[in-house]
Amino acid sequence: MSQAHNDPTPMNILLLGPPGSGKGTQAERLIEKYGFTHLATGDMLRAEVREDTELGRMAHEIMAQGKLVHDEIINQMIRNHIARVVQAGGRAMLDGYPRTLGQLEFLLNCMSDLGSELHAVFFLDVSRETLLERMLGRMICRNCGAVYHQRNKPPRNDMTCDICQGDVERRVDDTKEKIEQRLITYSEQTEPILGALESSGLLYRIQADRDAPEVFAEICRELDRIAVAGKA
Ligand code: B4P
Repeated sequence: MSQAHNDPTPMNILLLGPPGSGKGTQAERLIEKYGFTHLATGDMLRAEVREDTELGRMAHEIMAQGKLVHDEIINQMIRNHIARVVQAGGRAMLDGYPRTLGQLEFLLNCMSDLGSELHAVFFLDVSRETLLERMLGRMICRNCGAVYHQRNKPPRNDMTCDICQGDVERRVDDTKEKIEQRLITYSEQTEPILGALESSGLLYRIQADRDAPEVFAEICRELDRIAVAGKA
């Protein structure tokens, strides 16, 4: 049984995975099917950079080095977004957050303070070789953040976004050297989250080396099963 797009049952999920594992790609599809509100810290930071805010200037340097923006700043940035969605009875989908054990702890406390909880965590498991291929070919819309790939999913009209006609470009942190650094950062700081969630019963490991529609179908199967089992 599929959840209807306008089903009001609360459901809060996380998309976890190494850089380039396809979190943003799956997020776009899940929003359409389940009506999630997309809370992507990477997109929020890139918007700050575009608007040249104080936070954007600071974040730009850190992101360009393949490192993580400090927990305190990220937690503060996302807290109000989460509260707004949960208090309105919506469905939150966190993408790229949490990325450290400190952020995980903050999130769990935040959810509990709001009288809510997490219903599922989807870990997108992808080999290193595929991650490199995906990030080296990735392109994004400068305006709306839609994600493309030069081989797997090119924009229909040259470097113009299919959705908003904005300019499509490479990300500054998608060079070979920066990707290597981001993968190190991921294994040191983000991977421990998997261990912390192992016994929670919330963690779903998704083999995400496959085509995007196959990955999406598996996440949907699990989400529908969770809804039927009444966990959400
Ligand atoms: P993010 O914006 O979160 O980006 P990401 O992890 O690199 O990519 P994602 O997994 O979403 O992959 P995508 O769908 O694009 O982070 C950027 C930076 O922001 C971080 O390095 C950090 O500095 C900072 N930051 C963000 N959150 C933070 C936090 N919580 N704390 C501190 N700092 C934070 O897919 C990649 C490519 O593969 C695309 O081209 C796509 O088209 C293609 N693709 C995807 N799925 C595919 C599939 N199944 N088959 C074939 N191609 C596929």
